[in-house]
Amino acid sequence: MPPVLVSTVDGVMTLTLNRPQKLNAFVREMHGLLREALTQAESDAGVRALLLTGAGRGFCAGQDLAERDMSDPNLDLGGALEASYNPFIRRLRALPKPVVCAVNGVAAGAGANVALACDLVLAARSAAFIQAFSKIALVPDCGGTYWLPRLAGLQRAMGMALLAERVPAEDAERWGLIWKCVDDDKLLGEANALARTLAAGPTHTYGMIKKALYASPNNTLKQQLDLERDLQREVGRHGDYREGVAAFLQKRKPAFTGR
Ligand code: LHQ
Repeated sequence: MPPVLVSTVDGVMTLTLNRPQKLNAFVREMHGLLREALTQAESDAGVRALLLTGAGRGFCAGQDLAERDMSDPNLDLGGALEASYNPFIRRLRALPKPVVCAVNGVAAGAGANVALACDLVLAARSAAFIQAFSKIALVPDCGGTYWLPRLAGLQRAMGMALLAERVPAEDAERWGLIWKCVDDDKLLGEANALARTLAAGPTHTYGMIKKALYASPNNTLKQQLDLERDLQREVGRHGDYREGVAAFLQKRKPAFTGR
């Protein structure tokens, strides 16, 4: 079985991290498969939303710690980030389609921060987020130092990063790290339903919403108002806006095409 499973149904491309015996810890082959899948998601108009989850009892335990040759005098973890993790994070954030993450179990290290890179994160009640890095004397990566303070505030970010403790899904929801915590047996059903709802929505506009919200923390109000003006101008000329208004006036469900 490949270490990442990819399937597309009803406009939703599901990526399942699939090394359950190692809690889906990342190995090189997985990065290659994720790259290919994202390339397809970017170019294929039939893919209108992405769903990322893990097989088995874990979501992802981060980098596979057995993969690196620790005796290599030229060991360059920064190089590893730049070659695989960082482009993946950037592409997830820039993808003009919604990305839902279903955190089915523990999400540790890079696994936690890949989850937090997704647009909407659902987690099973039994799942937990662990900024495991400092336990092995590393700093949080994959965007952790960017989103933790922005999502949860500096103090909680600092606590998570320094102490590397388990943050249960319910706390993660309360802290604003994730969208929702759901009962374990409901997770996949809810995540699928959410992804399908988004896939049937105005995907072009969703891309613009991502752009606006992800730019927001670094913008002034003036810059953000200008950005909203420009994006609204663009979506106002799009077929989905016409369809949305027509459907409202005709009291029917809109049929968005993203074109
Ligand atoms: C694993 C792993 C793992 C290998 C569980 N590797 N086998 C680093 C370097 C380079 C560039 C990019 O960035 C990074 C960032 C990182 O991601 S560094 C952080 C890496 N991750 C961790 O430090 C987490 C390590 N894992 C754990 O602390 C625990 O496994 C957690 C708390 C996640 C889960 O604990 P348990 O539920 O008790 O499960 P377990 O420890 O028994 O794990 C199950 C199996 O999975 C076990 O294998 P085995 O053959 O003995 O049954 C573990 O060895 C294996 N595993 N994480 N990262």
